[in-house]
Amino acid sequence: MDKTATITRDEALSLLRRMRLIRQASERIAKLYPTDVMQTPIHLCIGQEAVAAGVCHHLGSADQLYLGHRTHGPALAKGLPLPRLMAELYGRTTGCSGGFGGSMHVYDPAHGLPGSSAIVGGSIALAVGAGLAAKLQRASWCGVAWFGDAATNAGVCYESMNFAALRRLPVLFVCEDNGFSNVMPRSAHSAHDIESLARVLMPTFPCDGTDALAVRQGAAEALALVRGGQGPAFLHCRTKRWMKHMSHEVCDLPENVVDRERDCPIHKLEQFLLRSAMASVDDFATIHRELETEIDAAIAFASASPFPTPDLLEV
Ligand SMILES: Cc1ncc(C[n+]2csc(CCOP(=O)(O)OP(=O)(O)O)c2C)c(N)n1
Repeated sequence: MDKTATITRDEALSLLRRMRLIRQASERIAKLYPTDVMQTPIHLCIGQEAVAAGVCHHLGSADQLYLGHRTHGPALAKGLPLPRLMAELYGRTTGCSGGFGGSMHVYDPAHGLPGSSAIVGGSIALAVGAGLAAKLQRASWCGVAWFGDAATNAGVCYESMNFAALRRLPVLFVCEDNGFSNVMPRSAHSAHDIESLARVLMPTFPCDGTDALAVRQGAAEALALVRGGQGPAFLHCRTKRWMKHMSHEVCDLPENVVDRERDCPIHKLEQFLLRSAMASVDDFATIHRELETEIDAAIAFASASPFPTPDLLEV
C-alpha cells in the first residue's frame, strides 16, 4: 500500500512533533553535556528519529517496549515525559529511575517502558517474556524488542526469535539499523545479512528508517500480524547515526556518509507536509517554538530537583 494513502494531517503532524521533540531535546542535551551537568554516558539518536516516531505511533501504553542503550528517542516517543528523562540524565530523584539509572536505564511502567539494558541484546529475551505473558493472559498488548544491528550478532537474539516463532508469541522485533557498532561498520562486525537470517523464523518488514511514513507503514503491517495472533514479526529499519556512538559530538567516521538534507527524517516529512498542503512553514515554526519552551521547562525541573541520598538505595 502507498505509505501516504491513509495518513491524515493530524497523524502526520503528530509524527513530526514526536521527531522534533526527540531532535530538539537531543540537540539541547548535546549542547549541555560538556558543562558536566549530566553524570551519565549518552547515546544520542539524532538522524534516527523516524524509527522511534513511526513505530511508537502504533503502540499504546499497555504494549511493553524493552530498549537497549540508545533509549532517548523511543522512550520519548512511547510517552516518557521529557522532564522525567531530563531529571534522570541530571541524576535527580525526580528522574524516571529515581536518578540511579542514567541514560541507559529508563523505567516508566505507566507508559509501557518496563526497562532497558546496557548489555547489547540484553533486553530482547525480556520482550519475548512479555509476549509470552500476553499470550498466556489472552491480553491484547504485545512485547516489543528494540535493538541495533550489532545486537543481531548476539546468540540471545536468535534464541529469542526462535522461541517467539515456535510459540507464536505477540512480539515485534525492531532492528534500528544505523549500520554501525560503535565505530565498526556492519561489514566489519556481521557476517550475515540481517533480514535473510530473521526471515528463517518470521515475516520481515524492511523499511527506510529515515522516512517516518515508511516506518509507520512497515510497523502497521508488522503489528497487524503480531496483534492478529500470527506470531512475531521483524521490522528492519535502515537509518543513519549522525553523532558519534556515545558522545555529544558529530560522527566523523569516513564510512558514515550523511547528507543532512536528504537523510533527515524531519526534512523529509516536512517536505511531504508542504507538498500535500497539509501544513505550512509557520506550523513548523510554531511546533519548534512550543517544544523549546517544553525543553526549557524540563531542564528547569531537572536542575531544581534534589539528588538522591544513600538511604534511597535501600529497597
Ligand atoms: C554484550 C556487550 N558487548 C559489548 C558492549 C559494548 N557496546 C556498547 S554499545 C555497542 C555497540 C552496539 O551497536 P548496536 O547494537 O548496533 O546499537 P547502536 O549503538 O548502533 O544503536 C557495544 C559494542 C556491550 N555493552 N554489551
